[in-house]
Amino acid sequence: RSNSSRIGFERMHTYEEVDAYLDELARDYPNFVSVVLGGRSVEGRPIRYLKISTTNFQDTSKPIVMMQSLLHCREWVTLPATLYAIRKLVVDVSESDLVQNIDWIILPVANPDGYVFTQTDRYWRKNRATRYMIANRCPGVDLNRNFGHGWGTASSSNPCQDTFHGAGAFSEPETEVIRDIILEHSSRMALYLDIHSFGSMILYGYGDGVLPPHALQLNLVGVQMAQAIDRVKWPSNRNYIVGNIFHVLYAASGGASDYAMSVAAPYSYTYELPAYRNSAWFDGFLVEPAFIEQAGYETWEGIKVGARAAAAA
Ligand code: ING
Ligand code: ZN
Repeated sequence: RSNSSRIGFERMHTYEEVDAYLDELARDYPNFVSVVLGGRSVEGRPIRYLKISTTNFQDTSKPIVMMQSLLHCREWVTLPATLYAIRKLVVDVSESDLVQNIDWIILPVANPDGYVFTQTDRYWRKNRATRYMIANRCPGVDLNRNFGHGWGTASSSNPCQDTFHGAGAFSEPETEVIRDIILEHSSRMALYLDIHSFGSMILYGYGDGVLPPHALQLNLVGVQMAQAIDRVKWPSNRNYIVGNIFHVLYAASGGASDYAMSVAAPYSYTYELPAYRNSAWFDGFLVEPAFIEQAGYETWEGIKVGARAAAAA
C-alpha cells in the first residue's frame, strides 16, 4: 500500500513532485489528510494545501497550527523543512499528541510560479506578476510585503525592487489564498509559522517595531523553540536569535506573520532557517544535499515546542 513516504530528503523536489505527493497523502490517509485547492497563482498554477486532522476539522475546540514555505521562492531549504513536518505528522506519527490535540494546515509551495522560475533563475524572490512591468522589465511582487497589516509603510513602490509591495494589500492571488485560509480559521488558529531563510532567527511582529501586548509570551515561546533547535545542533552552530522583526532585522510592512497575528494567531513567527553554507553571502540560499534532512530535523524540533506551547495557551 502506502508509497507516500517515498518523498525523501536526499535531494530537492519540484513543484510538480510536491503537488503529486499531496495527492498521494490524501489517497493513502483518507480519514486523516485532505488536499484543498486554495486558488491559483498569477500564471495559473494550483495553490494547494494539506489539512491534517483526526476529526476532519469538525471539532471546533481544537487549536489549529498553520505553516507555509516558499513564499520567497529562492529560499529552497524551507520546502524540505515543511515536508519533514508532514512526514512526522502523517507518516511516522511520532508525536501522536500533536495530531490528537491539534488540526494542521500546511502550505508547502506558497509561491509556485516563483519556485518554478528559480529552476532557471536561482535567486528570484517575488511572484511572477507582469502587470506592473515598466518597459517590459521588472516583473514580480514581494509577497511578504503584500499582506494587509501596515501595507506600504516599509516596502518599495518600485517594481524593480525585491521588496516591491504591489498595487495594494492582497493585490496578488498568492496572498489572497493565504489571507482566506487565515480568516476562515481565525477563531482557532493558535500558531502561524511562515518559514523563510536565511539567518537562523525566530521573528515576531510587528515589522514596524511596535510590540503587541503579549510580546513577552511571544518572546518566551520563541526562545523555547530556538533552544530546542540548538539542542540538536553541533555546539559551534548554536546560533538562533529570537526577537522582533524590526529590532533584530529591519523595518518591513505587509508581512504574512504580522497579518496572521493581527487577525488570528496569537503566536505568529517568521522562521529564518540557517544558511547551510558560509562562503559568499548569496550562498545561503543554496542547499547542500547533505543538509536537507538536517534542516528538516532541526526545524521540526522548534515546531513541536511552538505547537505545544500555543495549543496549551
Ligand atoms: N526575511 C523576511 C523578509 O521578508 C521579514 C523578514 C519577516 C519581513 C517578517 C517581514 C516580516 O524580508 C527574508 N529572508 O525573507
Ligand atoms: Zn524570505
